[in-house]
Formats: sequence, structure tokens, C-alpha cells
Amino acid sequence: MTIEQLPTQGELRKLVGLVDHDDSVDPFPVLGWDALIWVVGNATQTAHFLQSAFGMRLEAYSGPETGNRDHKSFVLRSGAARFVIKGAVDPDSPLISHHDRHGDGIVDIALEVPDVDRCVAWAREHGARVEVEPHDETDEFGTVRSAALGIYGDTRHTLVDRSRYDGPYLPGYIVRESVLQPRPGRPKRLFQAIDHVVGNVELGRMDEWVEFYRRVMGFTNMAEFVGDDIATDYSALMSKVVANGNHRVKFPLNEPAVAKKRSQIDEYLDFYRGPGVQHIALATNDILATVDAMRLEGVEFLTAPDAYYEDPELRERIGHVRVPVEELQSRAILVDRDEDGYLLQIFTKPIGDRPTVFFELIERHGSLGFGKGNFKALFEAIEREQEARGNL
Ligand code: TYF
Ligand code: FE
Repeated sequence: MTIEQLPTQGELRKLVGLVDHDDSVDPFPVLGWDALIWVVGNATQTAHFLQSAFGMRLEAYSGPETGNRDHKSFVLRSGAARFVIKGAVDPDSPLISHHDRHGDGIVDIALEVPDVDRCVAWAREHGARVEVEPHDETDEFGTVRSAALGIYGDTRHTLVDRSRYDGPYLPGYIVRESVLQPRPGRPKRLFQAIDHVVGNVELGRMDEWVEFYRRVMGFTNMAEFVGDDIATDYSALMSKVVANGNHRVKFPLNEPAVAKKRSQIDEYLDFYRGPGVQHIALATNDILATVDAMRLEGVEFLTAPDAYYEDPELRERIGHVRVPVEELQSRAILVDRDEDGYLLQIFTKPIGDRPTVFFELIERHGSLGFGKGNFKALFEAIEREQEARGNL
């Protein structure tokens, strides 16, 4: 079996912008992302897409062949990023009603914690909804302890302690490898880690969720935000970012803003039928190669107008970046700089049938931000798509 190699701590620091943090003083220590768990209409084909177009590797599986008659579940990895893709087999599966309402989406942002019981006790004391009580699952590979907290909409955080487990994913899963051969000439993996996961919540609820992450999970606010001023001018959304102690886990939270046009967040809330995960940012150390490889596989990205790159103010603002601006322009990669460094980023179009979930690719060079300088160009690009769908 080809073992998917984990990025080293030093590589991660650069990839996703870690900061120093003392876990021993943290009431709710979080080690990192455990998995993003999806429910989709066709897990077999979504798993295929994520292998072919996103270069992920299949690692584990549960389904009718392993005794799980309810659904199929494919565990995929790229570097440190793990996705679990579930789709109903049994027409009476509880996954059916979730998919019926939300379409393809993320049901669970699972986080790895060193002490499930301590986190749940703290969370309960501070007003969290405990959806699954702490419990053990055991097989020949050991024991996994987990519990789940409800968050916005039908989304949850499963808290996982896998320190006493060395199986392929969870009890009930078997090792399963990709049958898809690696594409010749393509980088070994197209992304190495999850950088951030963005939630869309209803109008007026953003601050409640920021407060939830602060009070219940000990997260803190990051500097970047989209306030009232930007909202009314062009973004039609407000946004704040919370992060765990070392910034391994970062959650921007958006709410719609009342503006001249219908907010992209309202479009999401209408089509997802409520709050949920909007985009997942994937950290890559070579965004040019990643974008080229994904485009070859038919992944569609938002465009940026030539005026964005020809703006003398942009060239002035970004200073020296690792490639000529023309290389970014030909691929529609956006660039932003702040006091700590710069970042390159690009956004896919929604990946499913509904205008809901999409991906971001991000290559950080010191910057700990989210591309504030690109908000205008980005939101205009999103609105061009929204208009084409008849939803503006
Ligand atoms: O995560 C972020 O904050 C950036 C910018 O609807 C962004 O990727 C914010 C809101 C949005 C799309 C992108
Ligand atoms: Fe983002």
C-alpha cells in the first residue's frame, strides 16, 4: 500500500500559517482537522472526481461489501487533508433526507482533540448542543473515542481522539486503494492540507457564531474581517474569522448584508436551505502546477479581468512574488500582500449542481490573511456567475 505522506510540522507552518501556542492553558485544545465529511448524491462518482480532478488517494472504504448496507463511504487523502464521502445505498438511509434538503454538502467538520471528554464537558458547560455523547468504537486496530457538537444548520463538529488507534480510518472501514493510476507528469499531490473552512450563516447571526467559537471552543478572532463599510460598497456580505490556538483550524463566518444586489450568501442559503459550509480552502505549495493539473481535468475556476493584473496599483502593492505576474494572469490566480508576506489564491466555480459549495486553492508566503485585497475582484467574479444563473 502506498502510504500517503504527512507534511512535516515545519511544512505545515508555512503552508497554512501556524503561530506558536501553549496547549496546556487551552480549555478546549484542538490538534487539527480530522476529516471533512460529505453527504452527496453519488459517493462513487464524487470519490472518482476527487481522485481524478483533485488528485486525492483512496485509503479506506465502508459499504455493502463490508457489512454496511446503509451507505457507501470513501475515505480520501491528500497530504494531511482527509475527506470522507458518503452516499446512500438503502433508499431508506437517513442520508437521503439530508441530501434531499441540502444537495451535496458537508455534514461534519471533524476535529482531532487530545481529550474528548474534557472538551465535551467544557462545551456543555458553555451552552453547546451535544449531539453525540462521548463513546468508544473498537476493533482489532484499537479504540477511537469521539463525540459530536451541533453547529450552524445541520452541520456538526465530531471531536475525535485517535491516539489509541492505528486502523485505516474508523472501526468498520477496510483499507482500499485507488484503482485510478496516477496521471503521468502530474505533481505527487495537488494540495497538502486544509487551510480554512468557511461557514455561511443567516443575516444577523454571524456574531453569535463568532461568540460560540470563542465561548465554547476557546477560539479567538483573527484580524481579517469584512465590515459594514465594505459590505454596502460591493461585497453584500459581512465576514469574521475565528481560529484555534495555533491557527491550524480557521473558520471564516459569513452572513449576508443588505446591499444594492442580492447577496451571494443569500443565494447559498436559499439553495442549501439554510446555513452550511460554503468553501474549503486547500493549501498547496505550487498553485500554478495545481491549477494547471486541475484545469486539464476539467475543473472550472472563476476568472479575473485583465484590468486586475494591469492595474499599476496592484503591481505596486504586491511587490516581488515568486513568478512573473503574467504567469498568474494567464491562470487567473489572484495575489495579495500584507505586513507578514503574500499569498496566491484562486476559487473554483460551485462543484455540484446547486450554487453552494466551492473550493479555494491557496499558496501562502508568510501572509496569515485571507486575501482582503482581492475581495472586490473576487466578489465581482462571483456576481458574474450569480448573474449568469439568474440569481442576482
Ligand atoms: O475565506 C475567505 O475569507 C476568503 C474570501 O463568499 C471570501 O476566501 C470570503 C467570502 C466569500 C468568498 C471568499
Ligand atoms: Fe477563503
